[in-house]
Amino acid sequence: MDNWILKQAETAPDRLAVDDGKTQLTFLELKQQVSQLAGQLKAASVLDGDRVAIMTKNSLLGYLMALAVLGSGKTIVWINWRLSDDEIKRQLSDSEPAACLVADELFRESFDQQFIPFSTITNQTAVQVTLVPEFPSQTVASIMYTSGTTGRPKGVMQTFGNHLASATASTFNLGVMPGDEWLCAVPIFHISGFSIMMRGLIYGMANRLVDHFDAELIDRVLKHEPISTISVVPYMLKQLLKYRTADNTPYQANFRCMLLGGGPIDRPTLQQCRQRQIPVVQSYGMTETCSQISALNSADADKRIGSVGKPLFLTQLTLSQANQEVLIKTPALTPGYLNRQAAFQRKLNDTGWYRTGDVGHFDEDGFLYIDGRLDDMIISGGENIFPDEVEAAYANRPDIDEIAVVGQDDAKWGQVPTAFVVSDAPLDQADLTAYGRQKLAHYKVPTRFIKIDKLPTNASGKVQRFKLKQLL
Ligand code: S0N
Ligand code: AMP
Ligand code: MG
Ligand code: MG
Repeated sequence: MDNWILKQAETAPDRLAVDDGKTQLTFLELKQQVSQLAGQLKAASVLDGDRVAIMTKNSLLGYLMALAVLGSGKTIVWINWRLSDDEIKRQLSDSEPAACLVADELFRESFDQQFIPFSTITNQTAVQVTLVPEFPSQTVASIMYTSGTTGRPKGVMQTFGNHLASATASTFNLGVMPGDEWLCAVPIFHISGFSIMMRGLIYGMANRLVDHFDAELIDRVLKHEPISTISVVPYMLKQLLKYRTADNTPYQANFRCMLLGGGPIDRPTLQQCRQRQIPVVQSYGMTETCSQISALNSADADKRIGSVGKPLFLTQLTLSQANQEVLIKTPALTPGYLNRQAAFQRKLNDTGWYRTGDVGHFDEDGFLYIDGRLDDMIISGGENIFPDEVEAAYANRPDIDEIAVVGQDDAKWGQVPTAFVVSDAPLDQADLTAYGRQKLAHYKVPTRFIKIDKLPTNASGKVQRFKLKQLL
């Protein structure tokens, strides 16, 4: 395939490509800025290896950096800026990027010379470069880490072909029209956000970037700017609902889709959205499938409240007979985890279907509902938390004999992690919290530590987390 940045600059040079609320760039200007940055990346010797890591909020510069890396023929390793130093180090030692580019505001004192602030790049005198002519479909464009039950991070590889398949399937469902603008407030280091960037390049559609989630600002943008679509996780939807009362300014007429995904949502919230005329399209997807693979058309939403719709074009979806696990085949499926092909093979069943770890059911008309997880993964505000990684962070504390982490329902975040601890000593909640915040992203730190005499185990000695959940 040809380089999508060059293609849009050629076919839609004057069309709006990106707008951060202050600066607007057309596709031609985008190509020029990306080329300039690519020359600066080269001057800074950042393009020597195969990969470049990026740690940024949804800023215009972060967006351009990402495209400069892709345009230079390198793979982006996306770093979640909420992670701890240890967590970041583990991802970088697995992916071995030439450098990790960091937005200046996110730069930490603890960072070594592998981390390069954006300003160091933009201060370089650019050398002359030409962007790569092709985005080959088998080439890995991006890598995003997820944890998994062993606690060891796994880098999900997403090829240009995966991104194209995903963007194509999305638009066969949602459509794309002249003047469409997709608001991107979900992080570009997640596929929820990065897929918006990719759709923009593929459709020739504008991205309206919002640096980080700010409900009041986004409400204002939806009321006053010609946004057609926004992607949100349940937490964001609930925050936005607070500003959307029946009697106030409606969203702009172009607005047709609030694409909801990333975690389960309660029915009352969906019902409120219907009442307040928010056109929610509930979807289901994951990092491994390059975003949504199933979505509920807004025309069906009234009757199928709570459903994630039908599988999108190109996606086959079935349920395992044994345990109702959602199984998938799609050209948007990752070719695997970086350096961990065996771990990926284990997620394919004997007939080649990808096992999602989610449990679901279809109604009589073929609409899919997601009912839960087979493992103990916790989703807080759209961020995944694997109990094993939280437990491992506390393993070396002398005052903790045993620890088990489970998800507790939470009105704001969906779920939050809670720890059960076996200990002879009294538990110092503040100290345990501070300790966790050194080692883990803050959202992974248990909000409560509950003392327990003994952890429930099965015959083989494995902790039965479901029994602990019943104690909450
Ligand atoms: C929900 C977000 C925005 C919350 O962040 P916010 O409000 O900016 O918080 P801060 O001001 O930074 O911090 C305030 C305190 O809150 C803590 N905190 C932050 N985030 C969380 C969290 N998730 N859980 C618990 N606590 C949190 C901070 O730590 C801080 O406290 P202190 O000061 O003590 O540190 C933010 O979390 C966010 O952006 N979440 C969304 C992440 C996301 O996008 N997830 C989706 C991942 N899945 C996928 O991408 C696949 C599905 C998909 O592709 C998709 C998803 C949605 C829509 C469309 C699609 C699609 O298919 O296209
Ligand atoms: P991630 O790869 O981090 O984006 O996480 C993907 C996971 O989020 C899926 O495997 C599901 O467990 C969960 N998820 C995504 N969308 C939904 C949804 N609409 N309802 C319930 N769970 C969801
Ligand atoms: Mg905030
Ligand atoms: Mg994840």
